[in-house]
Amino acid sequence: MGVIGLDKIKTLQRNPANIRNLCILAHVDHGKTTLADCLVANNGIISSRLAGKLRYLDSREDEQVRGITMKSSAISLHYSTGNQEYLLNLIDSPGHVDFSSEVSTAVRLCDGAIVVVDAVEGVCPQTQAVLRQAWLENVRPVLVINKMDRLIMELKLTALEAYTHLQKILGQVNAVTGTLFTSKVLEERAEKVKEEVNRDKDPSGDQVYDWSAGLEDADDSHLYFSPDQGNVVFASAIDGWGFSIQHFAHIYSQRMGIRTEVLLKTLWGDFYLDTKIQRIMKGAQTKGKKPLFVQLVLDNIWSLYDAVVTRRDKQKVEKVMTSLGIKVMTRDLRHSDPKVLLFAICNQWLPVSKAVLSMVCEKLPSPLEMAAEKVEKLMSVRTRRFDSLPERTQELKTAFLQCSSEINAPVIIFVSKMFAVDTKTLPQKRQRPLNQEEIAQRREVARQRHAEKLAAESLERATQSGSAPGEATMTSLPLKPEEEEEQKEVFIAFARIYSGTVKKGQRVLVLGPKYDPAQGLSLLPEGCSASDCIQEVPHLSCCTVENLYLLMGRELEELEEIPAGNVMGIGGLEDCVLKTATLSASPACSPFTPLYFEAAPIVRVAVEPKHPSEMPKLVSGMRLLNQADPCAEVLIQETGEHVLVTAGEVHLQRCLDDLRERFAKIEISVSKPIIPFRETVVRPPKVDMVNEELGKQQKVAVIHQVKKELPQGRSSDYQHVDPDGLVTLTTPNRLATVCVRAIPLPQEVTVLLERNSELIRALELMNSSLREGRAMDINLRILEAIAELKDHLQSLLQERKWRNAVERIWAFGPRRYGPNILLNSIKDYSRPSVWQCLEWRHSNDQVRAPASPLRDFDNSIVSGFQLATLSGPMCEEPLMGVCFSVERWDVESVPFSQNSDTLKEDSVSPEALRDVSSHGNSVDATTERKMDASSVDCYGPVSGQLIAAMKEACRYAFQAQPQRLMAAMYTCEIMATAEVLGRVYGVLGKREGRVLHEEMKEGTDMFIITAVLPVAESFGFADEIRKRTSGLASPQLVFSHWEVISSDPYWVPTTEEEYLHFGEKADSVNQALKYMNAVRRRKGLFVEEKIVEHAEKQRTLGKNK
Ligand SMILES: Nc1nc2c(ncn2[C@@H]2O[C@H](COP(=O)(O)OP(=O)(O)OP(=O)(O)O)[C@@H](O)[C@H]2O)c(=O)[nH]1
Ligand SMILES: [Mg+2]
Repeated sequence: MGVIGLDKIKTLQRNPANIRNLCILAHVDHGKTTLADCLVANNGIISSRLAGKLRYLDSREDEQVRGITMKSSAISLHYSTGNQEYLLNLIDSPGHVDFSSEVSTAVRLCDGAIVVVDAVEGVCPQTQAVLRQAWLENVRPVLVINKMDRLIMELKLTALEAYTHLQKILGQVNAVTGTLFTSKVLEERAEKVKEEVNRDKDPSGDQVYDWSAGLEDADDSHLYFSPDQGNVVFASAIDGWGFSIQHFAHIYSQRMGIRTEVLLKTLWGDFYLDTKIQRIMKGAQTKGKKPLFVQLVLDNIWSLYDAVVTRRDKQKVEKVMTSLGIKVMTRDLRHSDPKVLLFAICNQWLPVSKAVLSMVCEKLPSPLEMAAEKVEKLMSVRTRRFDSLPERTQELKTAFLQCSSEINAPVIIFVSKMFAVDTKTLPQKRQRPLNQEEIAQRREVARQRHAEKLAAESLERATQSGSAPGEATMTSLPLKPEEEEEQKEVFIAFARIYSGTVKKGQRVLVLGPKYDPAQGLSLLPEGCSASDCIQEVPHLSCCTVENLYLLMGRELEELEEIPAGNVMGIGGLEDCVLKTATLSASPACSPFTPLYFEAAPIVRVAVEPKHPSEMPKLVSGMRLLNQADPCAEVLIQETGEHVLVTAGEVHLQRCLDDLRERFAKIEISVSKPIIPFRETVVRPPKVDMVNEELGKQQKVAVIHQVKKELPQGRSSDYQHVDPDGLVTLTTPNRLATVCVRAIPLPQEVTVLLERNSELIRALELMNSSLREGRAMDINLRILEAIAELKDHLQSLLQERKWRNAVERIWAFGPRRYGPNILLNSIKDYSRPSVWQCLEWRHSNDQVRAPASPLRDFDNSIVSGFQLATLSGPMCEEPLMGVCFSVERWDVESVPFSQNSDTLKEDSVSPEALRDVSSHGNSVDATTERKMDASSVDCYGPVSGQLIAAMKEACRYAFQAQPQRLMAAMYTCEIMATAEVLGRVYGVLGKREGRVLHEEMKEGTDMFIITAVLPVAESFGFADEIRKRTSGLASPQLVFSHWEVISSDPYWVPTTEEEYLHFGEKADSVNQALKYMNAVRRRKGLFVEEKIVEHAEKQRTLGKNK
């Protein structure tokens, strides 16, 4: 527990003005955990000698072994300065991109953040990501430029060079902040303009667009990092020193007699000291003078390093120590490693913990200063605006802002993740020192036992002649079986309380993410509490807070109650909270917005137990793993496989280790990573692989192939493929015919659809509720976004063949929101468009299109399309970027019993279901069918057949076009020195990677390479790069986009030259074919390949044979 007791912390918890909830954020390996160590050591929890070496907050074994943080963990620290005492709830977060979800869980609970940047590497991809995350959650950051020692010892920069370098780094960090700020202002501005336009819809009024966009008046100076603002600390966590310019300003103002305020403004910047007139002047750079920062600050540090580490000049060291008034222990002075002495001196001279902690207390907001904007953001889920929430919900905003822990303040808690701990580490199970009374009690018991034992022995001696020892002996020695307590995991919620005081044993409501406070308030009686029956309200449940904990890194301390404004652990929620939850005592509270995750999980593997009998253990283990990790997903595929989806290779490894050692405790076997692909069609290529002009013949060949693949036994009059790719298919009972063509969507459209999938899903939801006539609360903002999407689509689909296409969109797929389009190109068939919700405001009746007989089967066509897009013909992977245009569709009249199941929307009489198109041959089909009415029965309902026919038609139409596979791509940024650059390129090339650009990092000899790489080739990539470059380059892979693989998997050489180039089957070089076959093999589909082509004995043919 360190030097401060639990009681002290309890009192501090009651004073929110002096609480700071903060997290440490940075790119991987920039020194977060090392810095946290220094802060922890300041509290006496670990020895200051071990600070930076222990990495106390990396409590897992694999974290220590690998040297990276994997889980965010919290610790409460005490800091006192002047007459103020502060409680700091500090959360250390991981920097590796695979664990960025842990960062999200940490940032959500905080008001402030320490952003750490490596002084050599500067701003890296994850630095940008965490700054963005902090921005999105309205968390105020302060900056620590760490590893300053590397500038001296590794880069061997002079103090002046280091100053220029630091300026550049500050510039980079501020550039990121600037971009975030500008985009926010522009967004707000756009919204305002829209509102104004909506308000005064005066057509005659001339609109003058104001191009200033509000950027000029927006004050953003407080957002930027600048040493003179006091929000930057320069540090070397490993050597234990750090300072802000305030520290030096105070020292020099006393020494030089210059006012502190003046020094504060001039210590950082283009100022110098004119020694003659003893004044600070501007323009150090132009006059070739040393800036103040170099002269007064950096030079001192540089000369200390020079004396202690480089020259080991004992006399000079002693001189410095006496001038600074520092005393070190003799053993440090004599230590063979000069770094030990350096640490001892620096830690006293410029203690990093003091610099960082005082900056934190001064610059970061307390829970009382929470911005109203942040509260509104937290409380309004995406589809709703804060002002559309019920009044009682809006009133809770004041509770957030007041952060009151009074009895009548409503309890509001957010759980950002669940984490598993071993039961043994719980404070209840821990052995604690006994107090006097207990010791006396135990002594008494022991004395009694001893007396009984003696009595029994004497009794035994007395009755030695063989009589039974008697019952008494038996009862007096109760052999208690040692309680074999199984090692078990319990879940603790990582949470923060925003209002009220939570007590042990209290009942609270658990609000699910879909809970609607308006609905809850209307269903529940006025003034009901969490202990009442709340069963009838959807997405609302109730639970008891069983335990409350103070999070102390590796340890937990039990508490009876926790007041508002604190970060804490809650026990006993594992049955009602999966990963995140909002807990409240009031049903008026709305659930918090979901966490914002930077990286989506993409690496999937199938797992199974080594021994099949252990399946139940695996299932329960996977369930626990799912709960314990904010980002891992666990699912069971249709094939029955148990699949684990993780964010990357390192994350996967950690999840598997957890599964093996903690949650399932069984041997498991893991499949190779399942790599996702997408299938698409492209425009027919003009030239083939060997740059030969392509004629018509290839297309014909493709169609030929389609025909060949048709299942046996189906006569070709059921289906027909035109040379230009139009597929006509008739259902087996000949009642319905569809004509479909597949067209590749322009790439920008696919990207747009992919990016807006959530919006399309909302669109579908609205449409379905409109169709069913359900009343729903439509958010105007979403409607606007949909209208914008529509306009955007329209602007992208300008070509002649896409004329009017946007209006004719029938559905999106797969799953109704995927990046494929079903287009209605049927001449006489009109149906409500997918954009019907946009017109909903104007007229309620318009949405109903004139009843048409085809409308009854509308759903079947959509379902067929959904099925076709869910798994394509190449390797049963989902389609992407394909438009299926239905050009003709006939349904003929059927007996009532056949289609009664399809009459869902309008009750149309069976007679109405007749052919609507005037197509000739359908008449023949009808007569034919009538002749053989009994044979119809064997085919089942028309709607079902239509689904199958539509699906097949789409598949054939797809195959009639040039098909391509799409691969998921990672982007990565690799930092490497010039010597290893060649090897990095080598590895990238071998793995089909492509370098996008390469630049030199200013002021260092490092190159930054940005490259893309297929996910399929990425396994072991990071390791290989690290090995080949002896650990100098270490890439981080982030999913970026889908890319079409240019080679055609079905390509076969036809000319003599091509045979020579590619061999007879061209399968040795065909990357797409390789991927496709790998997927087919995994799925147990037929793979066309021959292992032995010509089974002849190899021999040398002589001339005479
Ligand atoms: N030279 C130097 N090395 C440092 C300094 N601070 C940390 N390191 C080293 O940098 C490495 C990474 O430090 P960590 O504290 O684990 O970094 P981290 O940011 O917590 O890393 P993740 O949690 O994995 O993202 C360790 O080997 C530290 O010894 C410093 O000030 N100077
Ligand atoms: Mg760490």
